[in-house]
Amino acid sequence: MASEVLSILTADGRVSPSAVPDLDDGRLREMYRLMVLTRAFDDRGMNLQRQGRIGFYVPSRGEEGLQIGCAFALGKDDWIFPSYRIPGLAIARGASLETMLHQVYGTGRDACSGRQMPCHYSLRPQNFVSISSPIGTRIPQAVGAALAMRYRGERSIAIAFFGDGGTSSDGFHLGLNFGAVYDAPVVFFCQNNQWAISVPIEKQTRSETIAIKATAYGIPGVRVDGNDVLAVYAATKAAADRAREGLGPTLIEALTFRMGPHSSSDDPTRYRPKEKVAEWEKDDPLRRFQVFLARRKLWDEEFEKTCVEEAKEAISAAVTAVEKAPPPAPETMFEGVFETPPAELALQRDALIRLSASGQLTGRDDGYFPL
Ligand SMILES: Cc1ncc(C[n+]2csc(CCOP(=O)(O)OP(=O)(O)O)c2C)c(N)n1
Ligand SMILES: [Mg+2]
Repeated sequence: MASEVLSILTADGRVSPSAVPDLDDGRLREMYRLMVLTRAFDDRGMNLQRQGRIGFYVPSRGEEGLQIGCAFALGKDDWIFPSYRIPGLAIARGASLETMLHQVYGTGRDACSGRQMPCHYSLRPQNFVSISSPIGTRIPQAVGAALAMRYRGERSIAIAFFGDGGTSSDGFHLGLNFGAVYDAPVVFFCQNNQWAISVPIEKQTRSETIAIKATAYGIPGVRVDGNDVLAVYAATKAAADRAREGLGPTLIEALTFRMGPHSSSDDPTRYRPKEKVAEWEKDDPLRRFQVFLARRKLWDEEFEKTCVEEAKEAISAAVTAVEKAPPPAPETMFEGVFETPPAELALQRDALIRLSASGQLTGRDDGYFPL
């Protein structure tokens, strides 16, 4: 039903055992460890930006549960069409912290040679497609990839991540319609974090819920508690299984809250009441999972300390390594578009190489980012 909210973890950690997904103790602890790592990575990302060491960062604070729940529900060969707010999903799929930070810093070791916006990761080994900034565009991209996989007889599915704001895009409507009509093996995952920069959900749509929009396209729409890692796991697994069986797409609306700013470039206290934030802060996805794990004797202070310290150490080591990496060579800006560049571009490239070699090329490097 499009109005019920699937939820497994209660605030006090008392859960009916039959509702708990089939995940062994080791996997449950690993989920928690990755949620802690995601939060630590985001905290460090924001600090690096405030220190002027990177130009821009997009935090996902408050949305760790949905990222790790999804990561455990998906297969290694499935394809992710990501939002910029799921670094934890990339890390949980095996992306190294260094690879992630090379992207954020835009070093010469970044897969896109520093030409993408920071936090717009491109991770080929993780089937994590380069993030499209124009919101909503990744929805039809995922449908196309899903249809291509079915055409090739593969068992993989595609999943598109987008926000509540993304549901107002043309990509949302054409993606859901096209995916539904062709029973594409795709999952549409909406991170309903209540805000699209400064626009609250009440101003985004007149629909009662986001999930209900699925009805118009003839596909199931489910609402899930996005701060409940186990409920997200269960909902995503069910939708992915359904897509894999050839039964078509599902729209998942995960209810969560953007606890931080939209990005390092805005100040949410200018447009968002403090009380709303305080209300959601009580529902921290980490704390909720922690209470559940503690009841099962899978969490204690010692485990917490290990998770936090290991995360901090790993991130610091990655920052140190990445800060030693040189920026991309200037002439890489000419790569990746033309196999053989037109004569005019080749001339400009050669002139740039000469200028660079002569040491006359000076670049602005004050961490300024125009957003
Ligand atoms: C087509 C398009 N319009 C506007 C923007 C500028 N923009 C970037 S993020 C954003 C808000 C997106 O909100 P939402 O979809 O709810 O995702 P969230 O940032 O909350 O995770 C906007 C308007 C954009 N990137 N693309
Ligand atoms: Mg949003």
